Amino acid sequence: MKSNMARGNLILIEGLDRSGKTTQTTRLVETLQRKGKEVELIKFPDRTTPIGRLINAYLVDKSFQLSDQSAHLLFSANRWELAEQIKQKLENGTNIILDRYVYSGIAYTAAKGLDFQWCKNCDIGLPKPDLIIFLNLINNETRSGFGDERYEIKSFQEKVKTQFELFFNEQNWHTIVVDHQTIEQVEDKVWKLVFPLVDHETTTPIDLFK
Ligand code: FDM
Ligand code: MG
Repeated sequence: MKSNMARGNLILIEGLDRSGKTTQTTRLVETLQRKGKEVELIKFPDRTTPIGRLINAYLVDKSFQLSDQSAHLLFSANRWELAEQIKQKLENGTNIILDRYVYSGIAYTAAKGLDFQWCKNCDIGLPKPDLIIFLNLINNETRSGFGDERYEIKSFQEKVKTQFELFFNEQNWHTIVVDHQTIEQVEDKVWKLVFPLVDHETTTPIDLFK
């Protein structure tokens, strides 16, 4: 990238299962497209790659045996296999909206009792989001419709939440409470965070996760 050239923004929406990430990332992409911005949605895990297919098997089939460490490394590898593509797209001016990323990776594994720093290590060096929006579901009871994939269990989600909370003071991190909010109310709050970023040209180099 030429140093004076604007790049795309890397915008991440994180949250527990059923917090509305998929709805909000989809709407954000549509809004940006309407405004004539180059934008692409990337969802992690990306279940379409060979590593992603293994992850999918692990998630849907609870009899699929994998150590917690191996599962963790697969999720991280799934991000690394797209890292170069993400960087290139950003440098070419495309905004990238992420549905889950390193923070899900760390929170879900650390919730199993693995060392937090160990969980972070394999993601160090990945492109760091310019903006992280955590859709905060305070009370799990307010959402119905858990599926039956691995992890979609209320008691486990609470443990994951505790781990996510360790990131609440992270740079670029914003939290939106979603309980009793309509899709449009949350969408509005997301847009208020995203707008300042996409409204001016981002020329700072892409930061790296550390
Ligand atoms: N998940 C997701 C992880 O455990 N680690 C990760 O690195 C990522 C990206 O996978 F339970 C978990 C979170 C969730 C499951 O995610 C599948 P989706 O968003 O429900 O597809
Ligand atoms: Mg899910």
